[in-house]
Amino acid sequence: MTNWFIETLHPWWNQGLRTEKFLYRGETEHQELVIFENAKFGRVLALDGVIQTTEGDEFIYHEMLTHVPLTAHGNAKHVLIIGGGDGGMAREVLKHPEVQHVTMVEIDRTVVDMSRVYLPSLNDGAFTDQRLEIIITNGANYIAETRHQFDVIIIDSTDPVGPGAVLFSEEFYSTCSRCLTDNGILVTQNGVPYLQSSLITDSWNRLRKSFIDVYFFVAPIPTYQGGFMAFGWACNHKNVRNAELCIIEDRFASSPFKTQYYTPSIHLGSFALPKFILNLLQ
Ligand code: AG3
Repeated sequence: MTNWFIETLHPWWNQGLRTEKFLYRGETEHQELVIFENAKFGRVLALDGVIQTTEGDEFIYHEMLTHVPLTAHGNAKHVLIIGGGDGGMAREVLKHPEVQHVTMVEIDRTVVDMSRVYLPSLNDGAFTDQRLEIIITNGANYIAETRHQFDVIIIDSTDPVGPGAVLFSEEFYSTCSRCLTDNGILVTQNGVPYLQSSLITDSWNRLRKSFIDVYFFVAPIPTYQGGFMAFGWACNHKNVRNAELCIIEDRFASSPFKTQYYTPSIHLGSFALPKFILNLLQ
């Protein structure tokens, strides 16, 4: 018998992935965690019925939420990841030799532990890198209390339902703004605009209360169905986003790593927003 994992994130459109076998199924302290195998996407991690990452297409999401802000910044030494329990974000950040310290604040210890066991290619050694500090706590509380300042803050969240909802609030964004260094950049997982249009409008308005420059960039990630996913960009300097192609190319050319999705042209091109997304910025 064929088994299907049916994702039920949207009221009018489900997505089914064939399940070859289940590796883990359980209730953590915070949510329901499922890890299964699919013949096309490899191992898949879902939280509360929503696909978070797959071995097959995770590179697009993780490269875009790391190399865009880190290359734009040019010298990020201290990076904060909120969420990111599977380790994919930490892996990409740590490829940058200028990064001295990464703080990863994940609410759910079980996500980290089970990803370590069943999704080793996601962290790919990052979990044993001396520069990584993993803190298990609520990200919103952490940022409200920390005295540290970061050059880049990456919000690797779920959708705004359940424990991840506060990571989309006005108050959370304003505390992030306070924890950024002068040229610091905040980037966020901002949903799939075609299906989650109010998320763009809400984040646009909430981020603009605390940041001088707010915009979005996009990439298509197959298992986040519905077309482009949007990522939020927030910074207190206008010119950081508008770096010239030759500068981004120079920085990337001197990076010691290879990518599968990110290129300097993709970096700049990802800020070219289709009109239906621009129409949501109001
Ligand atoms: N978290 C983002 C999952 C978003 C799913 N949303 C959607 N399909 N609209 C990914 C965590 C990976 N580190």
